[in-house]
Amino acid sequence: MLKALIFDVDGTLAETEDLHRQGFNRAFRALGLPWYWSPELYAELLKVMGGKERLLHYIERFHPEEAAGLKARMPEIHELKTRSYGELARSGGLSLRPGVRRLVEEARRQGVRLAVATTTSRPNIDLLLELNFTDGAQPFDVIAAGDEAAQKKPAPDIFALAVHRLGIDPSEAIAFEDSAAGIRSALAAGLPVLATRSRYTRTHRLDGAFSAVSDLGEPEAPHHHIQGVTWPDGVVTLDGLRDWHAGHLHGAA
Ligand code: XBP
Ligand code: MG
Repeated sequence: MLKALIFDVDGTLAETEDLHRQGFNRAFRALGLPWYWSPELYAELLKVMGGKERLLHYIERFHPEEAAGLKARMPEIHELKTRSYGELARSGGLSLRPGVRRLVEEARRQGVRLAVATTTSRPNIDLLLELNFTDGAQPFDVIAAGDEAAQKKPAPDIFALAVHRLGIDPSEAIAFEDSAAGIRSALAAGLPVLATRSRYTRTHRLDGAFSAVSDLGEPEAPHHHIQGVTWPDGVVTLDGLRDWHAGHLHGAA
């Protein structure tokens, strides 16, 4: 039986990655670091999950000669980046991707539990939920985030933590992801994955996802199907997920 939906955050719940990129650039500027992450460079750097890990990768790859000194400044840089991200999100608004609110509300109405499993830092999720569930009742029963996982995606840790906190078996849930590393992480945790490609994962292979679509779709705005299982009228509904899951569980899918 389908007991829970587990969502990735960046690129899945909302198109946040370019705000992260802008947050990094604001922090570099404020700290007098002559660095600028273009969208093209950021797409490349996104192969490293985790902002702190991404920053370390950038320093070691592009500024190896200054790595020792710069590494000591990483906490300061990342803290300022997270603050900058928050300012950008508050000023520009951070809306949910198509179909996310609809599916979350369907799940709540029908008693299917909701969780988040993300590489991003906890303040970033709290802000996304504050900005989008203004009635204060954010819908997620479980939030597993950032440094709570010893190893970040594509390691399974963060999805395994969400499953553990839900108190269910992975076979009783479906994961939603936007990136190749995220799909690998969820699969490694024993979860079937539905992929909704995002702006920064246009070139990612979404192999392993049982279905890949442009987004979850809305009746008035059906999604574009990419690969795998298809959805009537271009909309991923809870009923459709339940039907797929029942067949999958009994090996018919
Ligand atoms: C995406 C990430 C995060 C963000 C930046 O996480 O890899 O690191 O890019 O956020 P997910 P932080 O897709 O798993 O939500 O700087 O807080 O890591
Ligand atoms: Mg993501």
